[in-house]
Amino acid sequence: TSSLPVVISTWDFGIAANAAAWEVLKKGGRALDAVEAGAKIPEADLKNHSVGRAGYPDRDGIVTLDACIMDEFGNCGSVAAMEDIAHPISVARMVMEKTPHVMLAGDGARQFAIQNGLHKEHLLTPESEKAWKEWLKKAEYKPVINIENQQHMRGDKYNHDTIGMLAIDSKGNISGACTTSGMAFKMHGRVGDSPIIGAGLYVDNEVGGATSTGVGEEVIRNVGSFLVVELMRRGYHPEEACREAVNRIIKKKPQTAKDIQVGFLAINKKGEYGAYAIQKGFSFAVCNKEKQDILIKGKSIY
Ligand code: SD4
Repeated sequence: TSSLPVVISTWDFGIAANAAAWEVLKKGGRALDAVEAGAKIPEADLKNHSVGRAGYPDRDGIVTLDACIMDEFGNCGSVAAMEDIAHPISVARMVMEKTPHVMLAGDGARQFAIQNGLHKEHLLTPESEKAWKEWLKKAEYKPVINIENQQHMRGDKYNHDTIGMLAIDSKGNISGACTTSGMAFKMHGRVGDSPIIGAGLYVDNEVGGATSTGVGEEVIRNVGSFLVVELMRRGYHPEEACREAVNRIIKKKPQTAKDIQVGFLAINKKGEYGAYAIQKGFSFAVCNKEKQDILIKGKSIY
């Protein structure tokens, strides 16, 4: 259990994201503001090739971003396959707060972002372009489905994934955010779990919140984050709930699951948290009053 407020995030880069979220939480700010501020850190990080600005492109060389956000009232907003805008999490929040809709996709999302004052930017960095051209030499689509996981397992420079963040503020309210450039070298137009409420992220202020990282197709198929929250509602500890959701993925597609990574991260209303992944190598960051840079190794099935 963690004292409140608290913020938790996926992967090692969650530490820096949590630090930005903590600036909001420590002043008694709202969890929603905290997760937006936090998610913007990896989105802006040029060394991070799986979230925001420097994200790897799709197989056509186009960077398309996915993100969603959800607050303590069950309000939510999302953008999918959006181009040219570096902070999809902020656009997702604007969809939530300024439109009657939950989700905007593609060009409509970009137009909406520009109308609301965000700048159009070229998101493909020279490093990302180089990696894409390298990939083009073989341009094998099939193995690419697992590319982040395989590279993650090797622990090389591609060791970055989606950021999912969950925060509880000093009033006890929960919000979450999830943002990514998706699987590297995906098909153009491919949308993963990260912008899909219930798949990449879910928050129920009575129960807790959950988020996911890894191969989004398997998370969507199992409505992963919603499942984790529902299991917590039935009394599962966050770690048990994440483990059960991972097991469902394995049970449904055992052959697929053995070669891919999916990880879930969850927190309940009391501030108890936990995570579980299919494969080794998943990590998450925790930040509260006592300590701002805790990094925990996620448990895994394999
Ligand atoms: C997706 N879940 O688009 C994201 C990407 C990710 O490790 O987390 N990759 O499927």
